Amino acid sequence: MISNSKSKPFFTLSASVFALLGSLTISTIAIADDQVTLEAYKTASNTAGTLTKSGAVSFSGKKITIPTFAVEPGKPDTTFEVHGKVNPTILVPASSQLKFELTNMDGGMPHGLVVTTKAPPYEQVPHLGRSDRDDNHEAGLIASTGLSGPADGKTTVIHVRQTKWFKLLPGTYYYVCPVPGHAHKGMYGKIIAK
Ligand SMILES: [Cu+2]
Repeated sequence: MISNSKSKPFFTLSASVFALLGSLTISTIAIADDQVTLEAYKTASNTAGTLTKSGAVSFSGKKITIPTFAVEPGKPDTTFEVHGKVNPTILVPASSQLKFELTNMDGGMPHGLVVTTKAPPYEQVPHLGRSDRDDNHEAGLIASTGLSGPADGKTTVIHVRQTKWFKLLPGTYYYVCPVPGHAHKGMYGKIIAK
């Protein structure tokens, strides 16, 4: 049910790997348009999509980029923000091409974003599925930004991590932070494809 072509195996985050994170330099994707100014990105995120009466953020079009913050300043800890809303439900047309862009605004804490069929509740180390078999539609994991290192607060240029382009068939999906404990605390939201 999911178009998930030629993805690399998802980096499964275990507790022991998490322990190593402090010593890792998490590289950003080395293409030019991944570096944008913070102000430009804030504008992009806060105006992305259309707010619906129910509080969901609706997107339209054939190719949809969803700019997402991890812990936008002034918002609660351990949350995502899209359109200035905390963990909003995201509405997208089925079969549009989709891509999440994640920037981590949280000082001192890595975050990531995984698109998955796996529904909450999530455990401390969340099981978000695997993508090691492209033909395994039960695997659950659709796309991932990988981990985004903490904001350093010293620069106005930020690094944006992206998923690849992907498509969803009609249904309900979730965007979830894979860092242990975060989804358990509520760092996730719903995606509805129609
Ligand atoms: Cu997180």
